[in-house]
Amino acid sequence: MDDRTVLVLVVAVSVLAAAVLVIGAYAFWWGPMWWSRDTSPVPPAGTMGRWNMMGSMMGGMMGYMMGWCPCMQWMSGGGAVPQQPQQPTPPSRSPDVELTVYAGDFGFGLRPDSILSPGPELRVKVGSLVKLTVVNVGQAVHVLTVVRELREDPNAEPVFRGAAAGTPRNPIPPGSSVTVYFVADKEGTYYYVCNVPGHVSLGMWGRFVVEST
Ligand SMILES: [Cu+2]
Repeated sequence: MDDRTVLVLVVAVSVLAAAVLVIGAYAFWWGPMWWSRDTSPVPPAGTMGRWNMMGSMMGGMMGYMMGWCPCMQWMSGGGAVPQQPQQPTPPSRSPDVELTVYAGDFGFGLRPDSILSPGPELRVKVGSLVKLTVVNVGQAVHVLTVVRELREDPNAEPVFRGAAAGTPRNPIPPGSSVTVYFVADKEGTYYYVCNVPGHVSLGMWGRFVVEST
């Protein structure tokens, strides 16, 4: 056999192998549908269906590539990490008051096994640096914001800078806690509320009193 014959044989075998692969794949994936004249892409109820199988395989591969390949992460938005409730860095001086409030379904308490609606009154001295930890012991998501007026408002800004543990868009998941620091710099009677829609009316609020020194 000369070189030319070998080349022709190799090409012929390659073409044959490719054809067998393509026809085989075609017959395997679409053959039964074709033979039964069922060209519907929707598989019969309760069966996996080849289209679904193809879809989940492609989806799985795509998902794997998205998670693995940096270029795909860049394409899909810079590989953003899932948002966690914000945990601000502690201030340099030590807090004057440390409060731990438990949020449950649907109220607040100073102990995990004592969730009240409305929640207990919290009192701090004016000017104190408050370290507030909110622990979600419920099944639902919750937040805690110190606000001026008792009303449900998912966009309510805290009355003291930083006095918001979670937001309705980024709440504290069940079993998690968030710690925030803020200075209670204005005397008066305020409220702490859970501004997840519907939760204030279910009793997720309490008085937050800032007393004179
Ligand atoms: Cu809530």
